[in-house]
Amino acid sequence: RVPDPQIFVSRRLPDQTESRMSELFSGAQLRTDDRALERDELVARLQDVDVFVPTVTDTVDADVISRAGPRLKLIANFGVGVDHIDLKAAHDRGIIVTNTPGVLTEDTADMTMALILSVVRRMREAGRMLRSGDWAGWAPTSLRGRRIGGKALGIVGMGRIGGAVAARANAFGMSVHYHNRSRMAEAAETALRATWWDDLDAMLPEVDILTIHCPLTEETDGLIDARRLGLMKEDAYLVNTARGEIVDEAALAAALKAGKLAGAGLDVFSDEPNVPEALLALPNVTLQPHMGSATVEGRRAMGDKVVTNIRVWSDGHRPPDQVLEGWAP
Ligand code: 8YV
Repeated sequence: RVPDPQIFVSRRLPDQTESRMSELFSGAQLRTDDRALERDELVARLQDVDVFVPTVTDTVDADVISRAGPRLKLIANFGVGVDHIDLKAAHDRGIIVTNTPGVLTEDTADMTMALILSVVRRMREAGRMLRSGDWAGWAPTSLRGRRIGGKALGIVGMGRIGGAVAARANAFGMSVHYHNRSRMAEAAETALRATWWDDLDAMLPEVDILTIHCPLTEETDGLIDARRLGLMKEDAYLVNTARGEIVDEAALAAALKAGKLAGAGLDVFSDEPNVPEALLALPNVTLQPHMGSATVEGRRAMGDKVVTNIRVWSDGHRPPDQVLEGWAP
């Protein structure tokens, strides 16, 4: 048991979460500004704490973990993806890592559908035309996108979020294909009318829209590279709400520019908040600033999960959302 843990929270969290933390834990150290901390600043703040609450903007690699103070025993991440945390380095030091699964599934799936609709129906291009004063009025041939219904959706990573996207795709009349390390249980696959592809390369030429929902790991870093983009249909679209590094952004921009792909919808980038110029310059790309889970409800529920994980751990029990190595969302 750690009755009154010292807790460092690296970013401003929703008001309700911060209030609950301060009520429950007198040792909660909350930020007053919301600037992402540099490595050395972070290490300095981790010298005398039991618990660290990072977000995706903190690099919690082996160096940071080895330089943290000896008291650090729990990293309670605000977010489901833990690719910014070196799990092995944490575990080797006996530090438990937790995350916030389940509560941002629906919001991220909604954002995925929004990106699909936006890019396939050319909403960004059209909105821009209207605002620039170039809209000359309705015309039978103008701004035709593609019909969503009847298209084949390819899902890379069929976890919670992939499944929620599949359910939405069913409602839109799309067929669902997925590539995952393991096949879903037959009942779940039947319910989602989903087809499993053991071989990603074999699935790619078959889909009209590809959407990414796997975690960023050594195996998935650069998974959608120039070669795999080249396997896709020329009139296909790519959507990414997972992690930028999974897609080779330069290869994607080149494929879009060369007309080897019809469009892309991206919510995540490999070097956030920097977005490659080559992508910014393209008309057939919808870009969003990493906001898949950005709802009032979702962020509040993520905060609740962080608080629960800390509370259960400080009471001497195993926290409900402990992340083990080999984790998948
Ligand atoms: C969060 C996310 O905004 O949970 C994740 O993995 O990418 C987003 O929902 C972010 O991670 C907060 O740390």
